[in-house]
Amino acid sequence: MADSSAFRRRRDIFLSRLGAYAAIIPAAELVTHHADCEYPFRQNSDFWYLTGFDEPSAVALFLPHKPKGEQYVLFVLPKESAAEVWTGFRWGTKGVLDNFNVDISHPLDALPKLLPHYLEGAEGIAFRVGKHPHLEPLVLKTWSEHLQKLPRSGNAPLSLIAPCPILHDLRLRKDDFEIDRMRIASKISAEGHQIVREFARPGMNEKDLQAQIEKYFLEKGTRGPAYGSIIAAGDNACVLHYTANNALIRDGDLVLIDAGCSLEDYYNGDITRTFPVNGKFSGEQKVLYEIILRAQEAAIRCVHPGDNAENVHLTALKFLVEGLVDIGLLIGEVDSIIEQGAYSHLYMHRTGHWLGLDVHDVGAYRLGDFHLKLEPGMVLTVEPGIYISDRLPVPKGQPEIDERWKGIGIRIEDDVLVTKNSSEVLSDIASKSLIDLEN
Ligand SMILES: [Mn+2]
Repeated sequence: MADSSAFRRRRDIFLSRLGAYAAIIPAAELVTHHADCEYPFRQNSDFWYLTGFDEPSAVALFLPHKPKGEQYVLFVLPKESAAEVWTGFRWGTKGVLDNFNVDISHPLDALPKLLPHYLEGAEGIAFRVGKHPHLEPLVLKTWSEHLQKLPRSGNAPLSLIAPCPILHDLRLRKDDFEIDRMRIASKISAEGHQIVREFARPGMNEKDLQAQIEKYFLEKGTRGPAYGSIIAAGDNACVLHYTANNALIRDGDLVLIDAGCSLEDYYNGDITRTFPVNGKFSGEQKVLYEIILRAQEAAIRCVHPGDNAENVHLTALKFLVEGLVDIGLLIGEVDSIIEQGAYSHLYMHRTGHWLGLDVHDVGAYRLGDFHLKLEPGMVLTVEPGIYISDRLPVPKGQPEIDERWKGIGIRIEDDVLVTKNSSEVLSDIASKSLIDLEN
């Protein structure tokens, strides 16, 4: 589970990049599901990245302006047997001191009294406004009081910055420890896809397949699905974020499954496969599948150091549009179709996103006018698709769609690591070739 040296290394880098800014990084809060039931706890990924501490409501301070041994302070819920009987074990102030390499720990309710002291001497404050409604008033009040005293004290934090550029820049580039974890998350996710495809039969319900793949994730000791699994038969696959997962799977349907697991330490897989439930593609299904597979393979070939995610997207898009022109679902020059967005009733999303502690992981895609260059250690998904239905109007100048194509939705998604010279598909255990999907 949590490798304390990995977390320590991150904290050291974070502290050095903060300069003389004091950072306030809050844990996630429990969220109400309904009445007095709560959702399972999900730690905030920034907080987790720095602390490896998996309890709600805690607050971490990173204080590079203080002497060594006082730079990492954690405020936590205190040990309290009455509360622990209901909600489970807490580490408490002594527990975190002994087990999480913190310099100083305090009970959470001491924060209002102690925050002024810890911010003293900092050049500024690194805190994300607008995201932590419980904590924000205290941070702003403390800051304001420091400014009030400035004429007499001679120093106070003068500015507020968002810590995200520093943190998200770090999280975007995975080190060897993280790459190992990403490999495992993708592998278990991919194995789940293999198992559920072999299990699937016409006449089953989408829920049956959801149960099967999520059962596998849990059996492997993960937290379960990293996001709401999408199990979409036939036309349901044209709903991009379909999560009802409660329809009959008919003979002749394609089944689109977009699912991945989340490891104990929150590293995620995110894989999509689409396959014929009866083991045989129809003519139309096969033609579309081949277009998407070619587009995906071409896009994956673009993943290497020095290229960028925009180019990965544009490559997939070019192959998709070319294929759709070839079969008459689009009309015109490929470049002008792309320029006009005249394909967007058939392909309406981007081709991928960063992947890590968040499924749609943090990190910039562009810096002003420049697309961020891919570097070794970055992980992204490559996930082109085509979705044919009546839900969106056909753009002007494009042909009406023949009925035989309607109700087909296909996406193929892999998790791809940028390596020193090229890339590695972390999810390649999950079959996607026509031969492997037909039987
Ligand atoms: Mn994805």
